[in-house]
Amino acid sequence: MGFGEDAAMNGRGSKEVEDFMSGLIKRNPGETEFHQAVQEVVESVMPVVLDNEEYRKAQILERMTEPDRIIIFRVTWETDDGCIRANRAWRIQFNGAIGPYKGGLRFHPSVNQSVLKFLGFEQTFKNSLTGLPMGGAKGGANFNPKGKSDREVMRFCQSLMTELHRHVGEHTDVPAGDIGVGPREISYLFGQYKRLENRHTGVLTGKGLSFGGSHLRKEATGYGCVIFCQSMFEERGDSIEGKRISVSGAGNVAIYAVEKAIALGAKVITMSDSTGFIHDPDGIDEDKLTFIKLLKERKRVSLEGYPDKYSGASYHAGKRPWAVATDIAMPCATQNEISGEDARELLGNGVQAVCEGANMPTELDAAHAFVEAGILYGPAKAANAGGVAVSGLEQTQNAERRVWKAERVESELSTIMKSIHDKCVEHGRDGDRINYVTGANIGGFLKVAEAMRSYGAV
Ligand code: NDP
Ligand code: 2IT
Repeated sequence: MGFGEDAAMNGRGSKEVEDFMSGLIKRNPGETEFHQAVQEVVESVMPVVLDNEEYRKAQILERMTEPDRIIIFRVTWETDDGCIRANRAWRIQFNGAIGPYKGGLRFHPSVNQSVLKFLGFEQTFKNSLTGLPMGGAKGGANFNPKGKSDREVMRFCQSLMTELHRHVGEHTDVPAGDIGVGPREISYLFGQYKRLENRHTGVLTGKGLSFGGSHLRKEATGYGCVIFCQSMFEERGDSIEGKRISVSGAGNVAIYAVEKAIALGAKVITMSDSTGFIHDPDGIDEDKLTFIKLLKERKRVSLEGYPDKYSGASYHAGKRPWAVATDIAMPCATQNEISGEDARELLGNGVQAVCEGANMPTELDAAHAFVEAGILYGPAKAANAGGVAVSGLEQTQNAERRVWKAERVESELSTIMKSIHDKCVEHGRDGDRINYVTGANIGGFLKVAEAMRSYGAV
């Protein structure tokens, strides 16, 4: 489907959205993921911009869709058997209006400039929604950590930081993890930064607890996503307790989303990875999740072996979990993992809510279908903001040179997720429904727009 052809675009400002998008596509040829992320935001905020002459005169939207800067560099490293390899890495400092740049690093063979621009753009709105002073950024490399030894990953991380260290800093830009970048990679990156700068400072988040990390950072994105989902149900006098949840992914976000969902009494019936998905109609309980953590966090192998241990379950190679009937879909793997066809299948099976742990997991026509159907649809920039929110709290702890107790971090995470939910309700109310997409986009946009307008021409 081309931009401008969609039914959901027939609202006020649809002509302006179309004109804006055709300019953006011309300026950023071939960057389809970036186009998609911008389209979704511009559809929501165009009416606000049309109502505000100052924003129009200041070209706020045009400036907000242009990164502050993009740093691209080669990362050269050595394999265990002495061969030299080179990868391409980026740091995209997208928008620094409301605070130092903040956002993750992704290591995956699919990483390119379009993917990182969409992620950096989304991050700007997400970080604004948290209420913390953080600008938006993203980075990463087209490096595949799969099948590499720990020492190869270490050499790659050290080489990457040898260039990146001059562009980041606790008051400038603070990276963290994302796909393929977890505690192991953050530790190697931080060790190299310290060696180069001779300063122990909060330049990365997601650090180990022994060297400046925060309690609950590992759990924060998944926990926060489930708290957001619970808030959507509570808003209409319901709860996730007893509901079936289909989760995709089996990485950091998915594992801790499942952990929180179990704690709140929901029944998680699927998880997936890049090889396929598991369906467990009895529900994944705490013991089964411990086994999944062993497979994915320690052994780094596929979920394929799960039904050998739990005979009621099945494994489906090469498939996504969306054809299984469920009450709540929680995509926690990667972008564009729910197509229009998947959305129709989910809706046909009576799905009541979709809550996004991954960034932009839903294709544009699928997102429109969820909004039109009037189900609870929590978009990524609101629903998965818990991770970066606790990263912000890690920065505060580093600046104070203190470590907060886990209970304090968990309570602040819960407060932040509920306040993001309330912002979505405030800006997304549409008759007796709440359009969380509009709410999140406008809620995130206003603070950044106001800061940019205040600075004048910068
Ligand atoms: P991980 O690397 O820990 O896990 C990613 C999971 O998704 C793995 O199970 C992986 O499968 C699967 N996956 C990755 N790429 C694909 C693909 N192309 N097709 C199918 N499956 C895939 O990453 P995270 O859990 O950290 O990130 C997951 C999502 O959440 C991403 O969209 C990320 O941007 C987003 N996010 C992450 C945050 C964080 O704090 N980490 C915060 C907010 C959002 P396999 O195991 O086989 O590799
Ligand atoms: O997409 C995201 O919000 C993240 N990968 C987390 C970013 C962060 O700085 O903690």
